This record gives sequence, structure tokens and C-alpha cells, in this order.
Amino acid sequence: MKKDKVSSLIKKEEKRQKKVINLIPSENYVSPAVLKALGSVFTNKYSEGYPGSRYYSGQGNMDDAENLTISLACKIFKCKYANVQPLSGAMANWAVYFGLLKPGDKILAMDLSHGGHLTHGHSATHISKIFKFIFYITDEKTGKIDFKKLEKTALKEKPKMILAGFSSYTRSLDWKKFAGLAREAGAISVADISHIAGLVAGGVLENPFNAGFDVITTTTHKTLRGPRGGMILIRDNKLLAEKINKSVFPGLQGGPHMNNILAKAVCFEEVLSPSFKKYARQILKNTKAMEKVFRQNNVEMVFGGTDNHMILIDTTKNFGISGEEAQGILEKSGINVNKNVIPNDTRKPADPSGIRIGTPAVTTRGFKEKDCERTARKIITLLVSRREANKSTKIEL
Ligand code: DSN
Repeated sequence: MKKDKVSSLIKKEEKRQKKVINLIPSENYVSPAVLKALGSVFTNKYSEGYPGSRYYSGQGNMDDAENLTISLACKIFKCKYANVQPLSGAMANWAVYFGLLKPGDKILAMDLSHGGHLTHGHSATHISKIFKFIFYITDEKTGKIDFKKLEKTALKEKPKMILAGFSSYTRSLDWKKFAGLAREAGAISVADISHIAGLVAGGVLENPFNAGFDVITTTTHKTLRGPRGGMILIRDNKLLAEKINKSVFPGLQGGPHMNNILAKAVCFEEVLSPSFKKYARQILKNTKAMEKVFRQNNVEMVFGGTDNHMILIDTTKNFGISGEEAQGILEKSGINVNKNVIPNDTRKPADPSGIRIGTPAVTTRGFKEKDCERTARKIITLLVSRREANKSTKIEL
């Protein structure tokens, strides 16, 4: 591709990102400092191995960068060990499964349609063919995890790992219950906090390590607002940390992306600043502001509402249109959300029943409660208009 074509694409995308109201809960806007580190000469270096033990020469700056990133990660999440090399959240999860389990071992995880993630063992993934995943779900009436059922399953099935975490569940998880149950069942406890890492780091949601979790996996680019990538944190068990390090490299990955690791350090410095705490608090206030408007307008929210940065709405039930259609209508009006499955969805994943709405990106842009209330009202107006238009075009026989 010609250079001017590339520049023009970057300019167009910059313009698009500035223009839209981005409510996709997993997206954010990184700082210029993070972008600078990503675009730095650190991208030129091969650094297989770990600080002090690499396979190429010329590693002084790489070792300093990786050590810095590790120490900042441990400081933020209050743990002893961190592996900052995973190229994504998916790789972080895979590295934990392969490092701590044997093929065929059982993992108890959250069902995808109830809020879990693809890498938590969905049947479409390769990983589901290697480990035996069993699932827990939410209670239809309360929207909360059916913990009694989960407990029964864990004690009967004796999984080797209990995975707590989600990509579209909007309520808080009771970390203490999960960690306690894992201990009782003799399982390793792993929390995938990819979506809420920034809220945990900002002190507005509880840190799973405080509740006794063994391992945390996360991405670094969602509420944490860093570069695209993953990370594994280990509370204090050296043996687990060593197994996970071997699993990431050489088990699963080759050369780490050192520019990305450097950018993670930049992000973590930002996370440790007082303004990040304010940012995390504002994310929650903003989601609550949207929740209030949906409630006032009788828009039912899946799981009964929100305790975090996102809201899930069954558009089929509330507005008589699929998630795909709702996403398209909102996009035409400059609002980005993403179509999403809902618990026990009867529609296909590519055209599911709901939409997922989140506030991390708009909060970075400076949205406050009033802006979010206005946006929620606009969403309702647009979707109600379509419902009414659909009604009036129905041919009565
Ligand atoms: N794609 C991410 C999300 O949107 O939640 C998770 O992988």
C-alpha cells in the first residue's frame, strides 16, 4: 500500500473515532504517551526469554523495560509475580490452562451466553477440544450467578480449575465465594478480569487477590486503557509463576512484542496516578446514569441492571428488533454499541438478541452523568422509533 494511502486511512480513522459516541465496552482511547511507546524502536528488537535470560544479545533496555512493567503491574494489583508477555487476553488464558493443567482436565467456567468469554471453553474454540469445560449460568429471575448450582457442580465434578470472569456479565462477582469454593473443591482459582481491570486498579471494584484468588488474567486495553495485549498475575505462589512463565515462553509464544510491553509500562504509570482513580469512579457513575434512564423508561436490562461499566439490553424483547438491527440503527446516528448474545439466546451469535453498552471510552472523552443520560435517551428514542415504524408497516389481514 502506498504511504499516502496509509496516512489517509489513519486520518480517516482518527476522524471517525473522534466523531462517534463509542459505547463499545471493550474499547477505549489510549494516551499519546502509550501511542508513542507502541510506535517506538522497541518494535525492532527480538527478546525471547525473560529479563536476565534471553536468546539474543543487546537486551539491556529490553530487560529494564520488562522489569519496570512487571514491577508496576505487581504494585497496581498487589501481587508478587506478573507475566506481561501475553500478546492478548486469549493467549493469557491459554497459557494459564496449559501451564497449570493437563489436557483433559476439567475447568468450571461461565457459559458464554450468560456473560462468559469464548476462551472460557466455548465449543467453537480449539481449547474446548483440549480441556473439558463445564459451565455455570445465571439465575433467570435474579440475574445473579446461581451459586448453589455452581457449588453443587464444583463439589460433584471436582474441576482442576475454577474460572471466574466475563465479557458481558454486568453484575459483580462474589470473589470470596468463588475462592472459598475453589479451595473446598481442590481447584486452582483464576479470575479473568479483562473487562474490569481498570475498575479494580482504580479501586472501585474489589481485587480478586484480596479474596484469595491464585491467579488473575487480563487484557490491558479495555478499562485499563493501555495497549492491546494480555497479562497474567500470580498472587504469591512461586511455583505457579514459574509454570506460567514456561507456558507463555517457550510453551505458547515466541518473541514478545517489546514495544507493547513498554507501552504497558506507560499505561501502568498512568493507572497509578490519582486521576485514574477519578476516571474509574466516573465510569461507574456514567453507567449508573444510563441505567437510571433505561429504568425510568421501562427498558428491561439483562441481569437486572449493572454494577460495572456495561449494560446488556435484550433489544428483541424491549424493541422488537435484533441486536444486529439495533447496532445498525445506532451506528447510523453516530452511536457505536455491539450486538451481543443474551442468556439462553435463541438467535444466532452473528445476529443475537441483544446489545452491549459501556462507558469506558466516552468517560475518557470527558462524558459525565448528564451526557450519558442524554445518550441513553437518544438510544431509546431511536430504537422506539424503529419499533413503532415496524408496527405501522405491518399489513393487517
Ligand atoms: N472482544 C472482547 C470484548 O469485546 O469483550 C473480548 O475478547
